[in-house]
Amino acid sequence: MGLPLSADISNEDPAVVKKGEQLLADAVKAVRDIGGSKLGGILYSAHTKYATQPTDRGRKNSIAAIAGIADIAKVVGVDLVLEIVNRFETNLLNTAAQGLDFIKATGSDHVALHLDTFHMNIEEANPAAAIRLAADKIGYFHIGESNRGYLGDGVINFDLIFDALLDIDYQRDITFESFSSAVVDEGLSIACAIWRDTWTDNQPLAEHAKSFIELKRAEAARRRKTNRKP
Ligand SMILES: [Mn+2]
Repeated sequence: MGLPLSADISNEDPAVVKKGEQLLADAVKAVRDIGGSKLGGILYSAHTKYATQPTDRGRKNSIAAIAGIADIAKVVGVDLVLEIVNRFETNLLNTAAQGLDFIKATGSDHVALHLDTFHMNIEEANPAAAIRLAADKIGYFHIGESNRGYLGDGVINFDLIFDALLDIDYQRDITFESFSSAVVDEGLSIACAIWRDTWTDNQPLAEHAKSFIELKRAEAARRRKTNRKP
């Protein structure tokens, strides 16, 4: 999920923040009602390319709102995971370190990070180091290629990613994320700047991703046993 600008909890206007809080509270309850276990995405700001710098007041508004939503989520048994995304999709949290600072400021033990290799490839100096830094604060994980298409068709070094996930003993979900305007919702495709499709048939794409992830996990485990660098 990503917030619209009209309900952006990182806005300076309390009326806009209030709309966002209502939207997030409704979303948490909707997740519970469909039997889901977590709400993730750009929950702390709008999902958009901002034309302005984040402000201190806006950041504080977002922190307070997320702290309140976390209380609701805890009561209804839904995890809250904040997706760290690149500069073109939010102005507030672009790195895992920023995300950790934000979580600390909420004072809540019910907010975790949602990391994504596509975004880390753009923003982190060292994506594997970011994973190790966030460690048990990672509540959800997106595997995506640098062009958001087939895994292995881009520049991301997944060996280093899977070594880091193994090092922190990551046991939660790993979800493959890819985009094609032929399949994915038009609004989301535009927000993610999907202007050309690297695939149109999702079945072989998903099968390939599952095999790729299983292979890379197995290779990382074997490397660890033999103490070999990728
Ligand atoms: Mn993602």
